[in-house]
Amino acid sequence: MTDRTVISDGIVPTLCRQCDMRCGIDVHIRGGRITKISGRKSHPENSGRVCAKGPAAVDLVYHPERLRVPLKKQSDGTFLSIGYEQALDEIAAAMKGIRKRYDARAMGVWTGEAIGFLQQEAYARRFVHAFGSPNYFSAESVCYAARHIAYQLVQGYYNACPDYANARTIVFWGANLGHSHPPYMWAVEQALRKGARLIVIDPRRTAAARKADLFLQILPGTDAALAWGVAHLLIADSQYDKSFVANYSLGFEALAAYAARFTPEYVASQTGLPIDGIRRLAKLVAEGRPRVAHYAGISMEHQSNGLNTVRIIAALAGLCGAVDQAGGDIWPQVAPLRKLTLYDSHPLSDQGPIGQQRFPALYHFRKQCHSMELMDTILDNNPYPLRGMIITGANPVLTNPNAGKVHKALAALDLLVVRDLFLTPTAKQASYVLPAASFLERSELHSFPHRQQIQLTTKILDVDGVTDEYTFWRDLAERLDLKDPYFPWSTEEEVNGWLLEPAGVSLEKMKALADGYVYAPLEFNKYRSQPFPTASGRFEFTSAYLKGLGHSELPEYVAPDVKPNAQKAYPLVLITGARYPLYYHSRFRNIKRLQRVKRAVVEIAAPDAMALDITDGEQVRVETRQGAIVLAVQICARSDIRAGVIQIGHGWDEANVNLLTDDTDLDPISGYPNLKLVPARIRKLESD
Ligand SMILES: Nc1nc2c(c(=O)[nH]1)N[C@H]1C(S)=C(S)[C@@H](COP(=O)(O)OP(=O)(O)OC[C@H]3O[C@@H](n4cnc5c(=O)[nH]c(N)nc54)[C@H](O)[C@@H]3O)O[C@H]1N2
Ligand SMILES: Nc1nc2c(c(=O)[nH]1)N[C@H]1C(S)=C(S)[C@@H](COP(=O)(O)OP(=O)(O)OC[C@H]3O[C@@H](n4cnc5c(=O)[nH]c(N)nc54)[C@H](O)[C@@H]3O)O[C@H]1N2
Ligand code: SF4
Ligand SMILES: [Mo]
Repeated sequence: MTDRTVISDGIVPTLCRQCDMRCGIDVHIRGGRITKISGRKSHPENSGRVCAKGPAAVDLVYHPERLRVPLKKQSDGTFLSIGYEQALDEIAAAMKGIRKRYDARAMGVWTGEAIGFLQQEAYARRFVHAFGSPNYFSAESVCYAARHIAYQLVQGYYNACPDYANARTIVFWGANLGHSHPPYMWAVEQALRKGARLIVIDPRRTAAARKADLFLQILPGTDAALAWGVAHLLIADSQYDKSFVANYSLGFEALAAYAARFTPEYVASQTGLPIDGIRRLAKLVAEGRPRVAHYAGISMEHQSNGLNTVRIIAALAGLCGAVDQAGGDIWPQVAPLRKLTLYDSHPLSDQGPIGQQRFPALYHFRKQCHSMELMDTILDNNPYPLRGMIITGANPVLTNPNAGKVHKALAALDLLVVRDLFLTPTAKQASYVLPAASFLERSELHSFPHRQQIQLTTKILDVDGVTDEYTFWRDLAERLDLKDPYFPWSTEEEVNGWLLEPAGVSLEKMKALADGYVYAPLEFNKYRSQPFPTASGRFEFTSAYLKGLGHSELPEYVAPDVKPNAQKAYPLVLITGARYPLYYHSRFRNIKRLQRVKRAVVEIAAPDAMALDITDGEQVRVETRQGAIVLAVQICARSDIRAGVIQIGHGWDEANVNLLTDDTDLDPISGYPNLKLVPARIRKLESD
């Protein structure tokens, strides 16, 4: 192995990009090898702390199973090692063939959570548009965009990180931030030490719930009823910001009229929560005003009424006057960086981006095609053939719903290229697998909107046989005669210089700023002197945009039809994908020091287990209308999970919960799958 570090001995500061928190880290190098990774004390995101995944990056980059040579699938299904140049020549030739036989839109590109959102995603978007196809997909068909669109509709922007450290009341709606966003939880803990109150709304008693002043063990899928109930009490008790509502909002009368039906009694009947718990939540929210921080977690998006659930949560911040406010929601200025995407010059929106017709909001606000439409498009050649895909940094065979269909669709493609560090279940389906660079093997710009800061990461390592994202897209573009017009930069470093031009800070200066550069100081209460960036310029409780698409203008509550015992054949409610602290979706199960959880389990309440006559650790079959998997039972004591609800984590190859999930039960606005509300049953194995 002749991998080379940028210096042979010393410490290099950079960011950890093993999750979107991007903690500041110091990479320790000795004798040309990375020996240790530690938290960087001076970095504002983490002040020296890291989660266990941070230091484990050493094991990731030097992992013995890492891909180091391109692989080509043979006719017998086995892989043959080939050279990089040959792989790219053949991929380019296959793409030209697809374009000639069908047209450019028969090619698509898909990026996953692993490569990040700013620069690496933009290369992929730029490439596919330069090729002439509008078909760019990402994890945003199941994550983040529904929240983004909901907030965008209400207030014109979305910022995932409220000002936790200065909040007085913090509400987690279906989120477990200590596992999923450690630095955010550290900021929450700072606020708790100053006397803030934490409310956790979750069907499971999570690590966050154990720290909470109030834990509301809600029935899955009913959060909108609870949020409406809070709105009702704030309005009925005159505990809302009347000046904000009168001067800066739109649709309050309609909101107040609709909220009236959400009495604590009605909300209790929907959510399964005690009336005094509902009242206490509203009281804590009212007392915290305006320093109230709401966090709508992924579970809000993974419900059939998810986008509207987030809208009513966003509306609560307006009622509390917690918008653009210290201790509340932050309205950041956008980072002054150049754009790599080609939507201005090559919108291609008339080329039938997949999913645009059925779910226009995702394309309108996020310029994303919808992966919930992709598999059927491939399998049915409808509305047009999609015959080739390049996937980078994603593992949809384990992470997209209805894995059986994903497997079939990917197998039906004429060309599937997968770039990854490992031979994942998705990579195994590819015609070509290309070894990808990890975050320590590239230099890229990151933006931290909640601090209005940008930072450049340092390339620490060159790994033999591996190419970074930019080099890959540029080399492929060259073979398609697209390099000069679209990928003219010879290195990623040159791209970084170009991106930075409007920022008023040179590449050299950025390199020297190990903890980033604040492009503008944070300001609050800007809405008093400038319009909200919504269609009306006001904070919108009602949406004319959604009304125009045939939806209700209010974020109405729709009672879920999936409830414990509501469906005879499938009496349990399966929620999926609760985050493991040391795994990240399908990643890190191959890193020994992170292997604290050895197998997938189905979490179940003790009384439900007893009724089914199943014992802790027993292997059972969990069945849904989509399929079945066999895995071990984990009985939860002390009401750690709500009765009638079961939970299975995602990302396991041997017990892939996405074999159980559905890609047709979708939120009508966002098109997001219902990953937290799947009707299910459990069978004992011996009953076969
Ligand atoms: N270690 C680690 N960190 C991660 C990830 C990872 O895989 N591992 N993934 C990252 C990604 S991409 C994302 S999107 C985030 C997600 O981060 P979070 O949004 O914090 O998601 P979870 O940690 O899964 O917590 C979701 C909680 O919602 C609960 N829940 C399920 N259904 C409902 C419901 O209907 N209502 C309510 N109120 N609660 C419900 C679940 O029991 C669970 O405890 O995490 C990110 N961070
Ligand atoms: N049932 C169920 N399914 C879910 C969820 C759920 O809650 N329930 N959550 C969903 C959510 S919120 C999300 S965001 C998705 C995430 O879905 P994916 O984006 O598919 O997530 P990962 O499993 O993290 O896949 C990342 C892949 O990239 C590879 N990789 C790591 N680093 C790099 C790199 O630097 N470059 C490249 N090219 N590759 C790299 C990893 O080895 C891994 O194979 O999963 C979704 N799936
Ligand atoms: S929370 Fe952990 S994985 Fe995420 S950036 Fe920080 S150290 Fe890395
Ligand atoms: Mo996600």
